[in-house]
Amino acid sequence: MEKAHSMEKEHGSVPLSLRDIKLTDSFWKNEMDLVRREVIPYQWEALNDRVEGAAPSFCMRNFRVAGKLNREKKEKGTAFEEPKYTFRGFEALPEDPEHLEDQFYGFVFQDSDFSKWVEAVAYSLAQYPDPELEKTADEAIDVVCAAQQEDGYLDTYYIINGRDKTFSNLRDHHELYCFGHLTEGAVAYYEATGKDKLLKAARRFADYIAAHFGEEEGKCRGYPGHEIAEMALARLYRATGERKYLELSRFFVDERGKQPCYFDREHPEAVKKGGEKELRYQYHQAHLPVREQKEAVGHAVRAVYLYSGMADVAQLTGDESLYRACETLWNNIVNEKMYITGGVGGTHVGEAFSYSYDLPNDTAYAETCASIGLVFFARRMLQIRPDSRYADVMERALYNGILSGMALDGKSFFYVNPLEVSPQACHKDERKFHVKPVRQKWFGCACCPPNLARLLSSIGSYAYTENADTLFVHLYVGSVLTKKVEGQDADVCIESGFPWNGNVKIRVRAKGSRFKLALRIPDWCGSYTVKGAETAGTRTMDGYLYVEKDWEEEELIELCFPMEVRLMMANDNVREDIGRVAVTRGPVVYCLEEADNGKDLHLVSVEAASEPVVRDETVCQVPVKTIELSGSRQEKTEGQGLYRPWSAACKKPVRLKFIPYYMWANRGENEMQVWTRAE
Ligand code: FUB
Ligand code: ZN
Repeated sequence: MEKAHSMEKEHGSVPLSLRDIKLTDSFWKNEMDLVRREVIPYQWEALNDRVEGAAPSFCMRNFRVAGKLNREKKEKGTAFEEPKYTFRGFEALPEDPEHLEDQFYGFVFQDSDFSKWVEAVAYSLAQYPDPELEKTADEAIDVVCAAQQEDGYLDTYYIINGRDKTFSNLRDHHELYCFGHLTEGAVAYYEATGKDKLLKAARRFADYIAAHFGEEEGKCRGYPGHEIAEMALARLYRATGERKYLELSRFFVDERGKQPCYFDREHPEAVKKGGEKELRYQYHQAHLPVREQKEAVGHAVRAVYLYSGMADVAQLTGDESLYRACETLWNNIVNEKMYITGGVGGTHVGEAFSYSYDLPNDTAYAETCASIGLVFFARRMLQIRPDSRYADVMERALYNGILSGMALDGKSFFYVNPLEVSPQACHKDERKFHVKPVRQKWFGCACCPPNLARLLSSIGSYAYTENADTLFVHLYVGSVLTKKVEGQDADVCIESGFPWNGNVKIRVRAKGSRFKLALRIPDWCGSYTVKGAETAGTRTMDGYLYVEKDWEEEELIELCFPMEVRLMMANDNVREDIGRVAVTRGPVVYCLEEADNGKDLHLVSVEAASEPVVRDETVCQVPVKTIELSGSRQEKTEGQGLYRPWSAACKKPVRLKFIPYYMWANRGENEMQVWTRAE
């Protein structure tokens, strides 16, 4: 284990262990508490199909069937009582519930729901021990492990439907995706609890996969249709020091995109010519070898998971050309394909990246998982090279396009995160059916809520990374950190007013030790002040202020990043946003909602030069800073036809109230827009 870490530190930094971070931040602690109190227990019910009116998951049930648990127990009369599957309208609902037994139900990747759940549980347990929850997780792990086959294989879809088809459809059938999530969950659970049952299961599955795939003679040269195994294998290598996992990750990364395309071998019926072929490969980022890819394309979650895996391999092997490929793809995303909210995926067709600057607001896909994947990618890029550009994007996605994925009470979720909504369009216009005007309790394809849970409950590992001589503060998240410096404990206590004010206090108790604090200077503040670092060596590099000194008994560094209201414009190539502004303050993007500003938001304009008024208010009992700006509302002319000769519009002055984007749709179904016409 040590070996993997020390090698990695030569090439950058690593996240702090969650066990060394005590989160005190009022903002993020609240989100984590919501995950712990609401999302994790709710999700457990969902995994067991016990949520009234919600699409069944079939997840734990599939594991029980695969492990033949019920069959054995039935003989002893102690069978688990299966819920009554009465929900209609779910594509995988069995025709005849009588024949539920011994069949697989749900999406092919349903196993991953458990893995994401257990990963979130692990992060939560690392910070908030909870024996009851740990017992539930241990029992769930027993069920999952009972399904593992003699040879290490562990994917319920093929265990139930026939092992002869194992790895026969890598393109569509998510076995390696489920393996990836299983491994992420297993490592997290081991790191949090020290229990290795699931980790051993993941390793056995990894060994099975490693024996099957690779460039050696006789092995299969396939790779995942939905990426994640790449970063999971890197994590397994980090946890175990077993080199073959890193080798397998590198193989999956490098094999993708080679011609002839592996997926064509699997699916000869799909082999066609021309652009269609190109598009088919792009969906899976398999159109070119990854080092030659210059543009982020295809399914957005798959893409950012791949890039995260590439960054892992680049860091762990010191591979410069792979890092440069990551940088090119990163720049393409953030300069041409990312919403101001940190959302990615401009089109619902293929849940994909669209062409450059195509960022429609009302048909956006911007899947919560895709922004989460962007954060994974950003953190890995930061680990290789601490450049605040990556952390700025991480912060943007976290406070906006990711948080919007969950209701303020933690009880409902968005899959798609649009930047403009007219509810009637969502109900009547097929092109917008993917856009929901209110959050949903659950989804048959439940990828986003558990992904949110695992990210939010591990926020500390995105805020801080370290190497031998530096502690990097990428996000200002109030926490108490314990860092070992030359064998001695050093405490770093961070108090932060983010996202509502930019005041940060950092107390360092590390007498007698020397290390650097690298403090990110956010891109949204023009200037900042720092106090308390007078006796230190300071310098700024790549958007970080480095403070280096022999630390005294207790020292205080105070930073102030002024949070001005800023009206932002999009690049001129973004057709949808021309003549419009988005209101921002610090890391938070704001929006207009009908609840505060009335219907027909398309008729309002904001006066760009008006003096903003920032107010402390509550939205659904949650404290928040709202912003008021002057503007105007075009008056509707009664009795007008569909078209009329031009005349100057009648406008009346209005005060416009903006709330943080992530809070929208918490007061029922109503209109919302981020980009507002400016005058
Ligand atoms: O395919 C698994 C997950 O389902 C993807 O990551 C999401 O985009 C959704 O399609
Ligand atoms: Zn998702």
